[in-house]
Amino acid sequence: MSPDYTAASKFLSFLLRHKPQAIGISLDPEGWASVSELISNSQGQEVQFSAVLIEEIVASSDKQRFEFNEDRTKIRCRQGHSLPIDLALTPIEPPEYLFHGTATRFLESILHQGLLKQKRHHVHLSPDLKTATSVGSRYGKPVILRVLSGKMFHEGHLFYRTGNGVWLTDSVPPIYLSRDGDNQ
Ligand code: HQG
Repeated sequence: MSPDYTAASKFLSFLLRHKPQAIGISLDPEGWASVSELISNSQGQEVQFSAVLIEEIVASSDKQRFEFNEDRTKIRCRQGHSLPIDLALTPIEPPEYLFHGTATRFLESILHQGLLKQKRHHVHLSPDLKTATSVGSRYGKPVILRVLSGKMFHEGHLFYRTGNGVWLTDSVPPIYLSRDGDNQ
């Protein structure tokens, strides 16, 4: 039977973002796990990783969620952690607008409180409407918010871009948000 890549990828995300201790591995301060430890400690667990399976998961991840270090001895998630790790990203200037896809039922709260990072390290923003729509569809009927990222940056907010093109920032106050399609 061919391996279930989706289940394996979800288990890998869970370990590398939230709970490495579930199989007794640890992450270094920048979120890297040892590939050989991942393989040995996963034997007998719900997914048994091999070097080939890990390579396949990394290569087939639709959102390029994972990355290897240079010599491919370590792996980490590019973003989305709840653990206190530091991805050591360098702040950069964002484009004038970024987008955030969310569920319609969160809209009122977001327009009132702004975008908050909830359980993750950062608020996640998308560079285009298509990506934002797919992110927003995860929780129900999607709605897209336009973020005045250029203005935020010039007013002192820091932005980061991960290796797979996701933009991160600490929070987005309501004054920088509008529903996409409203007056801009
Ligand atoms: C919402 C996936 C009410 C926010 C995606 C979102 C992404 C509020 C939810 C990545 C709020 C948090 C992250 C407020 C924010 N009131 N709701 N004030 N502020 N929210 O999953 O951005 O597949 O933590 O809109 O592709 O949806 O995991 O964040 O709906 O890049 O690799 O609270 O996760 O990537 O949900 O998604 P999440 P997100 P992966």
